[in-house]
Amino acid sequence: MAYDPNNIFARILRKEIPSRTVYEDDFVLAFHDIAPQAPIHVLVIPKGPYVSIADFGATASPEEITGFWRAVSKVAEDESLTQEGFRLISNSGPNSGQEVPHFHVHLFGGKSLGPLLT
Ligand code: DGP
Repeated sequence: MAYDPNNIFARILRKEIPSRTVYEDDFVLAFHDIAPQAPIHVLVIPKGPYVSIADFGATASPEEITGFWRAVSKVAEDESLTQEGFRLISNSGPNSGQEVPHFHVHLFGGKSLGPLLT
């Protein structure tokens, strides 16, 4: 699937659409999900044009991959989630129900999350 430069997260990266930023650096933007499914529900997205985690893992540079996962850990730490715990989910492709075709990780926390849903 080709990357759509006008997907909603690309527009958030370009600041064409506002978002509640949690963290930003050279590699990522992290912001609150518009429809939170947990007390803390943050989306972490790379700044590069990757459709999904499959695309990101296969084609991003080592620096981008390292920068991305370090930022995910930093957001979890900054949101005080590392003691109580948190969950990461990344939908990839049609069977997952991925809605926005720009790679993103959902970070959930702030309550006991229960068993993982399939
Ligand atoms: P997914 O199904 O994994 O592609 O999840 C996409 C998420 O993006 C979903 O939880 C809702 C969120 N979302 C969609 N549009 C916007 C938006 O304009 N702003 C923010 N902050 N989140 C959005």
